[in-house]
Amino acid sequence: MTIKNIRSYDAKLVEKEAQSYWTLEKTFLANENSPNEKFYSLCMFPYPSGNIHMGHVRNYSIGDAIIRYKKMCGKNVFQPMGWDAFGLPAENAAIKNNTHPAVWTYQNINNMRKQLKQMGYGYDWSREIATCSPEYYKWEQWLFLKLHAKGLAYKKKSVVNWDPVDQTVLANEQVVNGRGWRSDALIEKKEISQWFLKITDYADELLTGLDYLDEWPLQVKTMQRNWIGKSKGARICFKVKQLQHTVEVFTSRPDTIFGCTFIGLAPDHPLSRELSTSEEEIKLFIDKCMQMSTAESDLATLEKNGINTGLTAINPLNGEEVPIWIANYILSTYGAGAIMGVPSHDERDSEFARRFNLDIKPVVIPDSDISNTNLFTGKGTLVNSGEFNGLESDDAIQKIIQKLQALKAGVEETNYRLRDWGISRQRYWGAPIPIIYCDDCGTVPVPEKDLPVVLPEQFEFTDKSNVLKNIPEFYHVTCPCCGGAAVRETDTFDTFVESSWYSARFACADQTKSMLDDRANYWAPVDLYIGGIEHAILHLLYARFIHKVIRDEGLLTSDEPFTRLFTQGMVLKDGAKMSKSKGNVVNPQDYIDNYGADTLRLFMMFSAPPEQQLEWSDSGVEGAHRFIKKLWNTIHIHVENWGISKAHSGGIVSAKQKELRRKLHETLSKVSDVMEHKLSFNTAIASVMELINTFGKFQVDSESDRGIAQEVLEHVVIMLSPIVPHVTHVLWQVLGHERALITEAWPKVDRLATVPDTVIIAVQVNGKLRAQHHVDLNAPEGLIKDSIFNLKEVKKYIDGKTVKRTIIIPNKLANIVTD
Ligand code: ANZ
Ligand code: ZN
Repeated sequence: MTIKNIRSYDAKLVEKEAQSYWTLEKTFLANENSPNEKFYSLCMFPYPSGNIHMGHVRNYSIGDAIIRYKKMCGKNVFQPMGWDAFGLPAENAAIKNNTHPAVWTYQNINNMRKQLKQMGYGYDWSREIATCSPEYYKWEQWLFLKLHAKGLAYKKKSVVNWDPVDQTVLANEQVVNGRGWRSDALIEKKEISQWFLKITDYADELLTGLDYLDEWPLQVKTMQRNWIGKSKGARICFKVKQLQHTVEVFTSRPDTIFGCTFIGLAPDHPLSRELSTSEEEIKLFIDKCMQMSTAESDLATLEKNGINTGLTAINPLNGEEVPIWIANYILSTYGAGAIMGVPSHDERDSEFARRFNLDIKPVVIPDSDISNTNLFTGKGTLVNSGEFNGLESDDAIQKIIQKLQALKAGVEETNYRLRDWGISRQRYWGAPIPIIYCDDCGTVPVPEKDLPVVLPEQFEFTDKSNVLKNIPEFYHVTCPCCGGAAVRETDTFDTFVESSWYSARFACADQTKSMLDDRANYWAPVDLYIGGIEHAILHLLYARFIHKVIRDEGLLTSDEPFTRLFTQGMVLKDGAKMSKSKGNVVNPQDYIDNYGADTLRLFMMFSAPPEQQLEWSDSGVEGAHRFIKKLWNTIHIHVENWGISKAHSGGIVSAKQKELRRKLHETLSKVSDVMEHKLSFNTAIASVMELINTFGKFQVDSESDRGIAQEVLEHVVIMLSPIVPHVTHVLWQVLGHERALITEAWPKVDRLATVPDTVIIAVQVNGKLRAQHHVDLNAPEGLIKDSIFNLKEVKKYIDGKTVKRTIIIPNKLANIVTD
């Protein structure tokens, strides 16, 4: 007995059968030699934390639905899967469970792979990647050496956010309200030497490239634009009256220079530091500032504080003398690390000036009358600005820069908010940075032939801070230059480095001779990338940057890694994000075991539009399960009653048949559109459900009715197959097919079936017949009116008259009554 003959729906048996078919037939193995157009679909790969969670299920169910649809449309599809396997949680878990990060990680990978297979996702498992494997990170180290040779990877001392609990450096975004995002510890400032990648060299390309990403959400592009933060303006020199110094400031609003009433220095500006050596009060102030977090988001909301240096600066355009302050809201790392304070037109300066009673002098007035002239931050017309009075801001900016240039007191300058990417992490569980330090030769890159620098895994893992220094076999080496004693870099790469190039590596995961090969160029760029909005900035920006870097190494020909981006919404429980600490986690495994993968997939796809949040609901899961059982029964009953019929494939149909076929093909048209463009799977499923309801009312009375019924059921099975691939795989056999469903072509809409019937109505004006007119059967009144008023036979009689009313007798007659 085969599964298809088992009368009651048994998810376990059905899913096993379908999955073994796909595995046996190698259905989802990628192939570069297909004549068909390629389609590379990628979901953001998971961190192997132990078990798949509902967010994964949602993300991967969307991706899988699309590749199955595309495959049936004849596309040559590729959908890989792998593991973002390095990172801090493995170390924390290892300490907690008294194991080793590597052991913990590989166990989790094995478990999660099993779970993903149970979900029936169509991955090419032959190209699986784990970023913690030396075969993978070898090429990351290789790329780093290339960048190092080009000066795009460099080491510098910098002030960092130091998390004293996790003992690591955090990026600004990982500091939330002055605390570590994972540890919740108060973040300290610390100066250490770290490796950086020069993403700023690509700032302009990263910015202009966004203009061509038509299939990315606008919101994500805006976030990236703001993050890159291109700002045009000028660098202006102010002479310090009491010293030989000048202070340079950067401003995006040179047109407000006559409104400058103070100069502000960053606490760690060289002049501030110089003054602090002789003035105790200034030193205390600077020390206090340095203890605060460097997160820029915090600076914006920070309570303004400052200290007067007692020095004065001279405005190069009007010779005015203004006080020089040190202020806590000025970043040393942006622009010139100093500002010209314009309290009349800049919000932060205004707050500062009000606190310290500094002058406020308006120099730009709004063009449209806005009564509140207190703080006007827009552009307008210049006043109180000498020879520039009356100019519009934009014009004034040009003229003022010209004047400053002529005086040798300023130049045009563009700044970016984007900073170089700090990639050093003082952690064990990461890819080693391939650098050696020799007392004689200095910083020496590991020779290419010695790659990979393998992360040691055979030792007892206990310490919480970086342990690599304590592993002599790793740490102590001979210098590749002089052969003397030397030591290795013990920092490891930020895990964002691994995830910045994995999409290309999937194409050639087994390549041992190079980072990438021709297969990467065949598959890149990813046609559809699906993942969470939380990666809108960093991951996507780094991936775009590294793609361009690899392109410039000659290994990729495309400019961007991801053609279309889709961001799915979160899965919530009782309105909140699922999390261990809240104790509201729903475990997918329970639902796979109790209901099967198809039920879980259907629930996920049906319960909300995919880009919106989805509220977990057990009754929703039950509903999805009932629907699958109903589908199973409907098809079995059809076959039991009527045997296997040949599906209707054209020819004359009766009125009732026509009505059902119209519904069918309208549904198919809608579902195809969803799969191709909108991705609003919930609406597609809803319309298939409606179709099944309509079908339920269809009475099979004849041979030809059977054919129509068969046609409808076959289409229902196909349309649902991307979403519930297992049960439809078996039901396709129940409907009498030898070929596997996934190998069938996605059906075409029968356009003739969707054309509505038409009728001829008589069109009268004041009771006299004036025209015969074709309209759709049961057309709505509004549509009929619109079309009859435009008939030239009618126009003749109503032009210049007032239409008092129009009487419509459906499908028969329209009478226009005029005065
Ligand atoms: C005078 C001025 C007048 C400014 C005005 C703005 C409005 P964006 O657009 O983000 O580039 N600024 C410059 N360097 C700074 C630093 N290191 N730390 C903090 N603030 C700094 O911002 C440029 C503006 O931010 C600059 O233009 C400067 O204030 C401030 F009506 O100069 B402006
Ligand atoms: Zn040496």
